[in-house]
Amino acid sequence: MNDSPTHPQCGPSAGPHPSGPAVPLGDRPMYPSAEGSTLAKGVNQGVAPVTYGKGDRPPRGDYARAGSDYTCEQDYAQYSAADHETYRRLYARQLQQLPGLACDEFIDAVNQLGAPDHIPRFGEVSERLMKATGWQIVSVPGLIPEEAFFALLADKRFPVTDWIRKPEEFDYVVEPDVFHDLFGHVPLLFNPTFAGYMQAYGVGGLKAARLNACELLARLYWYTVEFGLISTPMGLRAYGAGILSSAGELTHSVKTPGVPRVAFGLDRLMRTRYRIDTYQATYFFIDSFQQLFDATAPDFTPVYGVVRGLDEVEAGIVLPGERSFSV
Ligand code: HBI
Ligand code: FE
Repeated sequence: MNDSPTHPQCGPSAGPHPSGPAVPLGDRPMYPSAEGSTLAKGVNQGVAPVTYGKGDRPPRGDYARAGSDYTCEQDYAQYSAADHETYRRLYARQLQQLPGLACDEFIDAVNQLGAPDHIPRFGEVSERLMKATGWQIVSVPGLIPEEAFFALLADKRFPVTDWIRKPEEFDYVVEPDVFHDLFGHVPLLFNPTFAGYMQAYGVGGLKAARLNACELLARLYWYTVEFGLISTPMGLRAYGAGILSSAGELTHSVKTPGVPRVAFGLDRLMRTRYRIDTYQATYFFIDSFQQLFDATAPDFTPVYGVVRGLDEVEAGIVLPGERSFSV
């Protein structure tokens, strides 16, 4: 399986959101696409965005309660005691793993999510986040089309799915639930440099949609925001949300010997396919969040041109002469 989207342009090229060891999911991604759906241009009309993948089931979530930009109120009443318990158990399992594996910026900010024993009210998290970086989190019913997603990031609003996985999905859930989005993505939005990168990514995404380059840009997101590693004086540490919210991949990505860990390069990431049915076969590491932010400063149009002129690189490969990190 790989990330070749079945929709040519702003078709998704990412597979299911990782919250643990992925399980094979058929050969097509699960991201919704504004392309080829009744929801062209990512404007919510109250029905789940078209997704595709095995069974073509729509993404979970009640899209009827979302507005035209796909945001909705956090339905706090939906959470049962079992839901809060699931959140508490997921949070506790990840928190005890963080030292020595997660980057300091994440560890320093994770307590901003609030009490670890129940799902927080998004408004309370947003109050703290707004003071730190001017961002806020907004509730969405689930995955949303890419253009709607990019527009929210460009507006410093991070979409957080408000449903939580069922207890039987404790180790793996196909789509991002509130734990993946909150625990995985939100702490680093308290870091001004990383938050700046996320907003630049959203702005770039809106441009990419017009350049048929969403697939290339989705790879950048996948190998940084979801599965990125960062080099520190103590060695590599994880900053990617897909790693930080995953019980097994957090240790694997930082400690397993022999796994390719290649130095960040914008065109290299955009050339690199990824698999959706296992832990990542290649990780990319940055030297700093400033490097990531600076990489998104230029207009990507020429980068897309260069990337399209080069062969794609299968995940798991280290090219001759590349700087890689061995653990
Ligand atoms: N929707 N709610 C939500 N959350 C995401 O992380 C998300 C999405 N839609 C599209 C998407 N991510 C990916 O296509 C990114 O690569 C842009
Ligand atoms: Fe995610």
